[in-house]
Amino acid sequence: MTEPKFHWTKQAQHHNARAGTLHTAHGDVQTPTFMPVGTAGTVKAMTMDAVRSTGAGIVLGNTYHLMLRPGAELVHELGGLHKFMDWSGPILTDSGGFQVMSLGDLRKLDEDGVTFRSHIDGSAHRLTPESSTDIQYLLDATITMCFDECPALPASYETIKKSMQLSMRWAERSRNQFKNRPGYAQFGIVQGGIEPDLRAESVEALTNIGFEGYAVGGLAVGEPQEQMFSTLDFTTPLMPTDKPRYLMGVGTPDDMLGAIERGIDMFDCVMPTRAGRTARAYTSRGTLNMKNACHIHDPRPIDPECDCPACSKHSRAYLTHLFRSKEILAAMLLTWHNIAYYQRLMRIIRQAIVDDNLTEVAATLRANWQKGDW
Ligand code: PRF
Ligand code: ZN
Repeated sequence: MTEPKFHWTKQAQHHNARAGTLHTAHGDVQTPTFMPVGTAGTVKAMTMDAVRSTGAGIVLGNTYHLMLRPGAELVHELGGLHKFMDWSGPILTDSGGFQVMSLGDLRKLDEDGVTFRSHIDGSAHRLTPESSTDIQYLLDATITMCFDECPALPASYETIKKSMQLSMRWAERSRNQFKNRPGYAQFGIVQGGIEPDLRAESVEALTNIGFEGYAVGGLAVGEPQEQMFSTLDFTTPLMPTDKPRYLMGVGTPDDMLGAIERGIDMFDCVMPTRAGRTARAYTSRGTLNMKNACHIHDPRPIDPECDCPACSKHSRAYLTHLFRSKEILAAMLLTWHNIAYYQRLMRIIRQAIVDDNLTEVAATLRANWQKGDW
C-alpha cells in the first residue's frame, strides 16, 4: 500500500485563525500545533513516551546538530531519526542555516552556501542547499526545510533584500535537490524582515517554485512583538490558504495566540524546554519561578488545571526543593509540565476555533496570564 500524499485539510476558521489536520506518512497532526524541540535527537530531559503523553503530535530535529554528532550517515544506517530517537510520529527538521548563523564569527557565507566551524570541536564544515536537503533525507525527516539565511533584526533594507533574494535562490536549489516521497513534504521559508514589499516578493518566489507548506522565518530575532504581529498581518494573507503555515522559533503562549489569530498553524520554540531546566513554569496564570522562596511551604500544584505528573503527583514545595538541591528530576518534571501546558494551550485554542468562539477564549486566556498566580 502506498502512503497518501502529504496534505493539510481545514476543519474550521474563525476570522484568520484556522483549525486543521496535517496528513503525513507518519500519521496525522491536529493544527494549530506546537512542535517540541528535539535538537540533538532528544527533547531535552524527556523520554519520547513522556512527550507523546502530553499530546504532542510532531517534533523538531536539527540538521546542524545531527550532522556534527552523531552524523546523518550514522542515523541513516540505524534506520532513520524516527527509530533512532523512538518517535514514530512526524518529524520536521530545520535546515541548519539559522543555527549556523548563531555561530557568529565561526561562519563564512557565499553564494553557494556556508562554511562554518563546529561548536563542538572547531572542525570545518560546509552546508549548501543541496547538502542540507540530502542530510534531511538521510535523517528521514517527514518535513524538510529549505536552506535559508535569517538576518538578525534590526538590519538595513538593502541587507534584508540581498539576504532574502539569496534565500530564494537557495529555496529553488533546495527544491531541485528534494527527493519527494508519498506523505513527505518540503516547506519554503518566507524571509524579508519587517518590509512589506520584500515579504511579498519572497512569498511570490516561493509559491512559484511550489512547496507542500510555507514557513515564516526571520521573525522573533530581536524585534518587538508588535512588529512581529504587524509583519504577520501583511504576510499571511499573501500565503496559500490550502497549505500549512509555520512560524519558526516562536514563542511565548501570548506570541503563539497572536500568531494563530493571524493565520499561523505550526510553531516550534526552545522556550518551554529551556525554561523547564531553568525553573520557569508556564501556567494558565502566567509564569512562575520555581526557585522562588514563596513556594517553599506551598502544598499546591504548579497549575491546578494541569494533569501532568509534576502537577498531579507533586507540590510546588517539592519542585522548589528539587531545583534548590540541583536535582536532575527538577528539570525533568518542569520540562514535562511546560510541554504539557503548551500542548493543552494548543488544544484549547483549536477547540475555540472549531466552536467559533476564539475571540472570547483568547480574551480569557490573556486576562488569566495577567493574573500571575491563583
Ligand atoms: N530560518 C530557519 N530556521 C529558523 C528561523 C529562520 O528564519 C527562525 C527565525 N525565528 C527560527 N528558526 N531555517
Ligand atoms: Zn503540570
